[in-house]
Order: sequence, then C-alpha cells, then structure tokens
Amino acid sequence: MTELILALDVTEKKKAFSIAEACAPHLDAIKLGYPLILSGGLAIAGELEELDRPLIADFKVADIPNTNRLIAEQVFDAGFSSIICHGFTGKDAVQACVDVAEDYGGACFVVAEMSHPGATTFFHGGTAEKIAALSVECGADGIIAPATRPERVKELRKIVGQRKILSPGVGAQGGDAATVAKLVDGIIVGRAIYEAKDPVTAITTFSAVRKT
Ligand code: NUP
Repeated sequence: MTELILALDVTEKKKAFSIAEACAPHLDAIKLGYPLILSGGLAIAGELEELDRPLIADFKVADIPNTNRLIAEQVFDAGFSSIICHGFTGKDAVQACVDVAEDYGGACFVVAEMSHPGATTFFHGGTAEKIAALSVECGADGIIAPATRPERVKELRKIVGQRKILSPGVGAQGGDAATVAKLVDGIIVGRAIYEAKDPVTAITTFSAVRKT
C-alpha cells in the first residue's frame, strides 16, 4: 500500500504537536521541514519521536560534501530516520548524505524534480532524469518527484526502478491522490490535512485511494 506521509508545516509548536498526535496512528511517517524546525527548534524531533512514527527531515540539503555530512549527522542525531537532499549539487555532495544515512541505519531521498510550477524552468530538459540516475548511482533510497505531474513520475520511475518515489503536491498544489498513489511508494500531504477542520477525517479520504 502506498504510504501516507504528513508534511507538518505548522509553525505553532503546540498546534503541530496536537495535529501530529491525533494523526500519527493513521500515518506511515511525518515530514518536518524548515517552517516547524525554525519556529520550534530541532528538539521537537526528539519530542515527536514518542509518537513512534518515522520522522523525515526535509531540509533539501544542498551544500558541499563536508557541510552536507555535518548537517546530516545533526539530523540523525536529533532522531530523524530519513533525510531529503537536493541532487543538483552533484555526486560527491549527494554521496555524503547517503553515506551518513547508511551509517545511522537511516534513509536518504534525493529531490529529482520539484512540484511547483516554476520547477520546470530548471528541472526539465533532462536535469530531473540526470538527478534520478545520480540517486541510483549513489545508492540513495529513493527520490522525490512531483504529484502535480504524474507523467513525469512515470518517466522518473523508469530510471529509479524499485527504489522508492515519495511524491508531494497532492491536494493544495493540485495533484490528484488517486492518480499518483498508483505510481509512487508514498504520497506527502501537508495543507490538505493540517489545515482541514478535522485532520483525521481528511486522512481517511487519502487512505481510501492508496489501497491499490
Ligand atoms: O517538490 C517538492 N514539493 C513540495 O511540496 C518537494 C517538497 N519537499 N515539497 C514539500 O512537500 C513542501 O515543502 C511541503 O512540506 C510539502 C507539501 O505540502 P502541501 O503542499 O501538501 O501543503
């Protein structure tokens, strides 16, 4: 079954925690990024660990290899089980994240193509395909590919094979959960869940489509 990952981009720490607590039993993982970590501090990862769901650090790490390594070590020490890095930085920089993830028994996902409209400017024209191939070469666990462009997900699947594809862009960005759930290993959903009047009810609508 396609995994359901909550993008917890809620900047009010108390609210973030209560949404995560209510949703956790229905989720496969929780993704934290700059909005919550910059407002609530990195320690929130340790606090959320008690919900017993894997935590994904969406810092889209994009620095030189040594800095990537230092960032990744902080991420895994904080309690995350996966890290998301950018791929346009090249093999050595991506490899640094993959190697640290491996050392910690965690996972590394590489952004192959982003989901927003402007992403086509640089990711199209062969770049996303190159990043997907680089991810495989580096031994990454998978890639991030856009739920907003299922036809692109199909193309990138041909390159990454059995490796995981996690896909953001469902709901608020216009991606159709039912369409993309058939193509990927995990859908990442933020606003359509955490901005819903009842986040748990919102989750059940996504749960229905991912049982294919
Ligand atoms: O290409 C990407 N698109 C994207 O939306 C790569 C991402 N990591 N994300 C993240 O997924 C984004 O930063 C947010 O945390 C989540 C989507 O949230 P929403 O549009 O469902 O609210």
